[in-house]
Amino acid sequence: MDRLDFAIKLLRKVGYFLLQNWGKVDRVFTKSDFKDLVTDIDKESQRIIVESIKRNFPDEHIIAEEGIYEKGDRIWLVDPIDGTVNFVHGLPSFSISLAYVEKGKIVLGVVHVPVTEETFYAINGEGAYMNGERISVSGRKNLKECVGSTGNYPGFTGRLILSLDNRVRRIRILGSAAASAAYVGAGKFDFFVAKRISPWDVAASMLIVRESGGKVTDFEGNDANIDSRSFLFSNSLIHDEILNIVKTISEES
Ligand code: 2AM
Ligand code: CA
Repeated sequence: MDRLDFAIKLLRKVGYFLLQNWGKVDRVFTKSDFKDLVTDIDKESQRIIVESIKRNFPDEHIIAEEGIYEKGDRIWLVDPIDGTVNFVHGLPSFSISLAYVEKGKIVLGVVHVPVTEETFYAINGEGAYMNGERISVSGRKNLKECVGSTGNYPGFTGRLILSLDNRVRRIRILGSAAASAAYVGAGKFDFFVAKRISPWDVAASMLIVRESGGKVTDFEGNDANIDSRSFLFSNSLIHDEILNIVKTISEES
C-alpha cells in the first residue's frame, strides 16, 4: 500500500472523528503537570491510528504520545491530537501529526488540521504539498514584514515576545506546534519557535518545512533531527536573525 495515500486517508478519517467531539469533552485528565492534558478522545484517536498502522504495516514500529514507545529501524511517530487544550476548549487550532522515520531519517510527514480541512504532507526529496497543491515558504526577508509564531514555554515565551515585539509585524500563538510549523512550510508564517517539545509534535512538520524550501534548526543552529527538543522553523531567509534573538533569550535564563 502506498504510504502517503494511507497516511492522508487515515488522518482525514480521524479528523472527522475529532470534529464530532471537538469542544464536547467532559472528562479531562492532566499528565506531567496542570498544563499538560489528555482526554479519552486523544486515546481513541491514537487507538484508531495505531490499529491501522499495525494492520497495514505489521513489521513496523510506533512511537505515540499517549504511551507507546517501540524500538526499531522503521518507526511511525504519532501525535493523535496536537493542541489538546484547544480541542477541549472548542478552539480551532488542533491537528493530527504522523511521520514515518527510517533509521532516524524522516521519510514522510503528514499534518492534518480537521477544522480547516488542510492536509499538509511531504515525502523526502519530493516536495511539500497542501491538499494536492505544491507549497513553499515565504520570500520575506525583512523582519518588519514577518508574521511569526511560538509555543508556550513558561519563563521563555514572554521574554521572546517582548524581544520580537518591535521587530516583527505580528506574533501569534496558535497552540498546535505541528500546525504552526506546517504553516511555515505553506508560507503563512515566516517562522515558528518551539522550546522543549517532543518528536511526535514536529517530526512531520520538519520534513514539510524542509521540502518547501525552509530551514529547521535547534537553538544552537544545528540542523534539527528527531532527537532535538527545541526548534526554529523558518523560511530560511530570516533564520539567522531570529536565531540570534532566540539565543540571546536562552542565554539570559
Ligand atoms: P500537545 O497538545 O500534543 O500536548 C501547546 O503549546 C503546544 O505545545 C502543543 O503543540 C502541545 O502539544 C505542545 N506541547 C508539547 N509538550 C507539552 C507540554 N508538556 N505541555 C503542554 N504542551 C506541550
Ligand atoms: Ca498530543
